[in-house]
Amino acid sequence: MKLLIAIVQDDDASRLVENLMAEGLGATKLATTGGFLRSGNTTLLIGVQDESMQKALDIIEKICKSRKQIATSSTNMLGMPGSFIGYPMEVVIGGATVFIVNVEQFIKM
Ligand code: 2BA
Repeated sequence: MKLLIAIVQDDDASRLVENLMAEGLGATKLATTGGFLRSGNTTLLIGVQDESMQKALDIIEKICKSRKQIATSSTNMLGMPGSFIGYPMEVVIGGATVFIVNVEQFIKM
């Protein structure tokens, strides 16, 4: 069994859960925050049998679209504390960042 930890954009999360459920795959949705943009994203925990892993990855790939977003970065123009200046930069946020973890045991009580 595998645990897929999929970090996706909020806009794709509900449709992704619906599609996973429709294929009989279980998922838990967590509200998370990206470390770089410091804005909300969604992390899904998806436990799958090994033979269903590719099906889950295909659904994630089909639903999750990469998008461009303008982020504000800051640089220290004068090299002194307190002299940071914000400037806009474009970042491409991936469709999904997926970690695939081997599950040692799966127990429901
Ligand atoms: P964030 O950390 O908010 O990053 C959002 C997007 O900003 C990233 O998209 C990437 O395009 C850009 N970015 C991140 N760090 C950057 C940097 N130091 N300089 C310039 N641009 C940078 P993705 O790579 O698709 O990541 C989307 C989200 O997936 C991330 O949101 C984070 O929540 C998660 N993630 C990505 N890599 C991860 C990792 N190695 N471990 C844990 N979470 C990760």
